[in-house]
Amino acid sequence: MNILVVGAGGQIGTELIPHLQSLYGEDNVIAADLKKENVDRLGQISRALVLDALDMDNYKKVISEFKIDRIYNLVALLSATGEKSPQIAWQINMGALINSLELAREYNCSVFTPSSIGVFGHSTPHVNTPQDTVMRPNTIYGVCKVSGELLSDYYHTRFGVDTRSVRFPGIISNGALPGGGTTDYAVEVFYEILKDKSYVCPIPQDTYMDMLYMPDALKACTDLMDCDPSRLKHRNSFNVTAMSFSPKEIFAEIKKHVPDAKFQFDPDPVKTEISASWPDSMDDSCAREEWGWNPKWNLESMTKDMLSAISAKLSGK
Ligand code: AKB
Repeated sequence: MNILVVGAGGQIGTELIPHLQSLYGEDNVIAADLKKENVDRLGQISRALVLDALDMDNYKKVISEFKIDRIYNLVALLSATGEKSPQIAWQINMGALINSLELAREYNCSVFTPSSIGVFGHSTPHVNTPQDTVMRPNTIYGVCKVSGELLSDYYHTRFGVDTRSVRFPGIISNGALPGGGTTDYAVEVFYEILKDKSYVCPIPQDTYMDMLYMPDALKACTDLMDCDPSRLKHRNSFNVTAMSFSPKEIFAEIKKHVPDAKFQFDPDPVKTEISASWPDSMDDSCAREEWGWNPKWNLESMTKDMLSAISAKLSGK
C-alpha cells in the first residue's frame, strides 16, 4: 500500500510518518507539506516533497505518480489561529479536504481526515459527550470540522469513497510543537517548566478538556483505517479520548516531579471562550465497540514520559 500524508510537517504528521513506515514499509510512505523547511526536515526520515494541497493539478500528479492508495489529510489551521482569519481558515481547511476527497474518488484511495472536539459547542452536553449529539460550534475551525465530517460521509454514501475519521481532543507530544490550538497549553507547559520552572497558563484553571498522548493518537490513525469496514456503524467521525483534566490537575501532576515549579494564570479571551464551549469529557464507547479503540496512556504515565523526553531533548541528548 502506498500512503500519502499531506500537511505532514505539523505536530501529528511528524510522528505519523515513522509510525506508518514501521507498519507499511519505509518506501511506501510519502510526506508532503507546503513549507520547504518542513519538507527538508521530513526528507531526513522519508520520501518528502513540497505540495500545496489546494493546488489540484499538482496534488493530482503526486497521487497518480506515486500510485497512492491511502491519503492522510492533515492540512488544517487550528482553532485559535482560525479565529484571526476565518475566511482563510475555511479556504485552507475545506479546500484541502474537497481536493483530497475528489482525488480519492478518481483514484480509488481511502482518506483519513482528523476531526476534532471543536465540532462541539455550548449547546452540546459537556459531560460524557455522546457520539451522536448536538454539533453547533462557535469557531470557524469547528464549522470546518463539522462540514468536513458531513462532506466525508457524503463522499462515502454518494461515491463509495472509504472515508474515516476521529474527533481528536488535545494531543500531547514531545516531537514537533502544536501551533494555534486551544489545547496547546498542555504541551507548552512541559517546555516552560523544564526551562524556567514557571508557566503562565492562557486557560482558566478549572476548565476541563479531553486529551490524548501521541502514541495513542497514532494508533487511532492506523487502527481505524485498517479495521474491517463491515464493523463500522459510524465513519466521520468517532469520539476518542484517553484522559480529561483541568490545568490545575495537570500542574499538580507536574509538581509531583518538579516541586519548585510555579504556575500562574492569565486567561486569553479567545482561548477561554473556545475551551468553555468544548466538552469536559467525551464518551468514546462507539470507537471502542466498532474498531477496538483502547488507549494506554493516562495523566500520570503521560506526565512522567513527557518530562523525561523533553528533559532529554532540552539537554541535547
Ligand atoms: C485545537 O486546540 O485547536 C486542536 C483541537 C482540539 O482540535 N488541538
